[in-house]
Amino acid sequence: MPPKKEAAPEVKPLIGRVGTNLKVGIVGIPNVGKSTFFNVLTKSQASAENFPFCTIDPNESRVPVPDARYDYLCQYFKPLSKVPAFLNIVDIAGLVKGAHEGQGLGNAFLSHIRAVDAIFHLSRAFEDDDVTHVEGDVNPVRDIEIINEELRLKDEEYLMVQVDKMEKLVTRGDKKLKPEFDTLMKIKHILVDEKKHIRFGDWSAFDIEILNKHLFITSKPVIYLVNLSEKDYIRKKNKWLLKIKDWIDKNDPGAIMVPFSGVLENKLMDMDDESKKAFFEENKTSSALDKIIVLGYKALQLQYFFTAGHDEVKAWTIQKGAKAPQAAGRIHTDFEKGFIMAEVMKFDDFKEEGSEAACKAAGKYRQQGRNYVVEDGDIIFFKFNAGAGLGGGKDAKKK
Ligand SMILES: Nc1nc2c(ncn2[C@@H]2O[C@H](COP(=O)(O)OP(=O)(O)O)[C@@H](O)[C@H]2O)c(=O)[nH]1
Ligand SMILES: [Mg+2]
Repeated sequence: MPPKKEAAPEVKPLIGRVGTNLKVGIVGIPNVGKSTFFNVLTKSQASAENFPFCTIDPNESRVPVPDARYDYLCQYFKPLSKVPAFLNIVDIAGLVKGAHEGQGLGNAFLSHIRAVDAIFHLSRAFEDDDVTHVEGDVNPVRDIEIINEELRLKDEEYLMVQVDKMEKLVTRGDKKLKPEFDTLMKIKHILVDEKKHIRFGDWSAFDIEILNKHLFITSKPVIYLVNLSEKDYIRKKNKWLLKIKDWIDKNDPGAIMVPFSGVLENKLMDMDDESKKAFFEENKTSSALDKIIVLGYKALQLQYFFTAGHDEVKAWTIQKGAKAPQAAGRIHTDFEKGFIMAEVMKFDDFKEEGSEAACKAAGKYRQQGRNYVVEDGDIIFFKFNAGAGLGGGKDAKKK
């Protein structure tokens, strides 16, 4: 008997904006290393290489998503143009206690958080007397709680305005609004009565529709980043790590914690590949950036497919669950309108067989129709009717 397949872990739907141009914001109290981390990401070799458009504005940049499959395809095709997938990252100014009431320009910064789709919650576990700590001493668990409470209070304030508005309409007898009002009351129960973040609620499809209208801060997925000294990062020891992990398990179960060292990443940035390699071997360590970028991208529930040929290797970002015509539409709206079929190779098959021809011979080059749900890492050639909507036209193929 074949082994039983393990049930896939339940993935909560992403609440918020729908789209492929989503962003992760770096959030935390002041002086924990947010901007340093942002600068390292922006200037990391991959970004600096040949993507001059990486910096969108001083606080926002696009960082290539590292992927061994993409690297392999570039090696294989040696294309004229290479375009990886990108993660958009926003550096947000630090929040202090009372931010929701406007402390330290808090309200403006909170609105910046509202405009991102996931959060890197960065806390400081490094000691350095030269770097002022706004709360007096190093205590990342306390700092995380301060931030989370500010975010919750901001959502509460916003929610109560909505509740008041709608309550008036509903009591006046607007029956149509009752279901939406019920959802707001459900949100209030989680956020105000239970003092929890919205992402912990159990939301129906209708609730999510309502939640998506509002862009609450605490409905966004969170990844906890812990900034360590270089020494602690290399030896993988710091007295706070276990405490933070315990706090997360208790208060934000399922959330991911990633230790890194801003100082070390900064230092690595100035080394060439040789010295980096030597440093990693000597210290039995590695950079945490790749992992953080990939996790950020995954938190947004995005994925990509590839188009690959000698002209171009490119990763196209799509939402999980996108079907073939929608994926084609990422390349050009005409591809979606005139969609005929997607010719699909799985990356692993391509690598194993060694070429497109070998994949074809092995029956691993498949023609898929408009109901095909694109999978992460698919290599796709779209066939479409170039004259769709214009009368006539012939088949065209996008490699
Ligand atoms: N010792 C140490 N200092 C750091 C680290 N990261 C940032 N800093 C310093 O802390 C100060 C504040 O850093 P910054 O990135 O601007 O913090 P932000 O306010 O969170 O954006 C600066 O003087 C940095 O040089 C780190 O990992 N270790
Ligand atoms: Mg900063």
